[in-house]
Amino acid sequence: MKILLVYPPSGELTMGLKHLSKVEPLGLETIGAAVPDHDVRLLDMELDTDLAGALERFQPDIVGASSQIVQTYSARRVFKTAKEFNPKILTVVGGHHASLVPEDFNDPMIDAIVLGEGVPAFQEIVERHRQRRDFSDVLGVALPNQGRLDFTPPRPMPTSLDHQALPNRTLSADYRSRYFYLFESPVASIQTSMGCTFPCNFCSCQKFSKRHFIARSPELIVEDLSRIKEKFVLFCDDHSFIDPRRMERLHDLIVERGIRKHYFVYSRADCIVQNPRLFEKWARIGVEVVMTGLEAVEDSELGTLNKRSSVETNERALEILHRCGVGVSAGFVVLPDFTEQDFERIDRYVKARPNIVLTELTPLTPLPGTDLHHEYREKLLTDHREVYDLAHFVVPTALPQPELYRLLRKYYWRVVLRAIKRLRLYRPQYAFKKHIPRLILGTIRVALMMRRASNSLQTPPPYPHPPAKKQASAAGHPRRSTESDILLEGIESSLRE
Ligand code: B12
Ligand code: SF4
Repeated sequence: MKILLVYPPSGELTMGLKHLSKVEPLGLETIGAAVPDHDVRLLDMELDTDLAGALERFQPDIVGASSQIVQTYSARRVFKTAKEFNPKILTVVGGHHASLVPEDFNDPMIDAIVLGEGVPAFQEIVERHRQRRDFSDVLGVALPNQGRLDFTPPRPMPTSLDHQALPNRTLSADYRSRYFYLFESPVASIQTSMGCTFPCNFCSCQKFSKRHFIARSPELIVEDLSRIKEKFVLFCDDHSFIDPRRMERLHDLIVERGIRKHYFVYSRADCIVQNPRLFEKWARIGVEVVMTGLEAVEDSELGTLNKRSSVETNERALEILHRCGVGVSAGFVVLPDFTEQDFERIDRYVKARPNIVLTELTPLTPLPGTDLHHEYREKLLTDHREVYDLAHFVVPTALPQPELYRLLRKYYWRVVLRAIKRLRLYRPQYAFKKHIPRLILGTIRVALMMRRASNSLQTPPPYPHPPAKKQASAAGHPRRSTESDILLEGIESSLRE
């Protein structure tokens, strides 16, 4: 059977990281690897928007797409296009947001919604489809049926990820040279585990994994790593270091196999404090930056987020990483009652700690499916999924929104300039990286979008009533392009070619 896997583009209103990085769709490469007896192709619509052409050329029997929240509408448009091209195509959606809020995909253009870790369910769906059987005995799926969703019994959580074949990175061969993560390119990503056992109330990852930690064994990870050609590898886990013994073993295997790469990894601060020697060892084999959610510079704020950590712990983690010569990418939550003094407090904190090389200021975002969303559901300013990008303010704030975005912009530029200085990005080696012009344009685009971000909240969601084609730009994206948008768009598209 012919299977087309599509990574939908994020929405036009979405800002933030999507302008500063393009990374391989590892979820789809994993799904693709699960059906080796079929003819599988991948369309990454972040880089190639010609879905109609791909359908025409490939004539697929099945179209599968992944969905993060900001891709909700574009994923639905992918399925609409597929069904209009050929109503016999089986359409299947999976991924984070589809798992947390399957109701958003209750759409006659979608045949099956896979909930959670998707490999076994997708294999079974493909097999049942080949045999012309229905999916009622496939565990862990939701099936749109005349306006309602029929849920099959839940699939038990896997106890490890070892049942998955290693991702098929050849599917993205045509795109790989264009992937980048901030200032790094070429870049590959790897999943060594899924999930996290902590209860942070804003985090959708722990909801996706139902607070389980599900690991791939070090032997398979090292095998996956040895197949990766790129020198720079992004760990796509929620919390890679939660099981220190596994990471010790992985470290030893990397040394044994003589693999030399550079890594960006995620870890909680308390885990760094509990395992300083482990981080020293990983620093020696190539960890360059640890991404960690410090979230706040006051204990009371950490309590509000149910982070179960402390400012003192954050401090000790920073010291340990500093000693190891590892940079920190620190995430901070911008709470709805923030004033300029709060931004200033975070800025002072970062300024005084030279190994914080990158800072992420994330407006508190109640992602649907999280406890925080439950808490805020009556107060949300919009349901428009494209602005649930961890960069817009979707809850009422103490300061007027335009003022908050002004502050966000002001401190964003400080973050950018500090990163250039602390990572010494002005060194000639960066000038020769071919993605740098795109990164610079992306950086400017984010700042321009922040100027107008408060208007985005006035945009009504295009579903549940899909706008007619002519209305799409009015209903979905009412903002008129400014000259700077058009100019950036033009330069970006020529850089893409
Ligand atoms: C790497 C990463 C990125 C990369 C892009 C990766 C990519 N091309 O997919 C970059 C850095 C660019 C990025 C950007 C953003 N990201 Co991001 N990202 C991640 C991260 C850390 C790992 C994703 C990954 O590769 N996982 C490993 C793969 C194997 O897992 P998977 O994709 O979930 O796939 C499995 C299942 O979901 C399922 N599945 C997935 N697709 C499909 C399709 C079918 C047909 C089927 C059957 C099954 C299936 O099966 C797969 C195997 O089990 C996740 C957090 C996490 N730990 O997952 C956040 C995460 C996905 N990102 C998130 C967000 C919010 C964003 C941004 C909006 C952030 C921003 N501030 O700008 C942007 C938007 C990007 C966009 N789409 O435009 C959220 C999404 C929340 C949600 N509820 O949807 C997450 C969960 C992090 C979080 N904080 O909660 N991101
Ligand atoms: S520690 Fe990180 S991954 Fe785990 S629940 Fe908290 S924010 Fe989510």
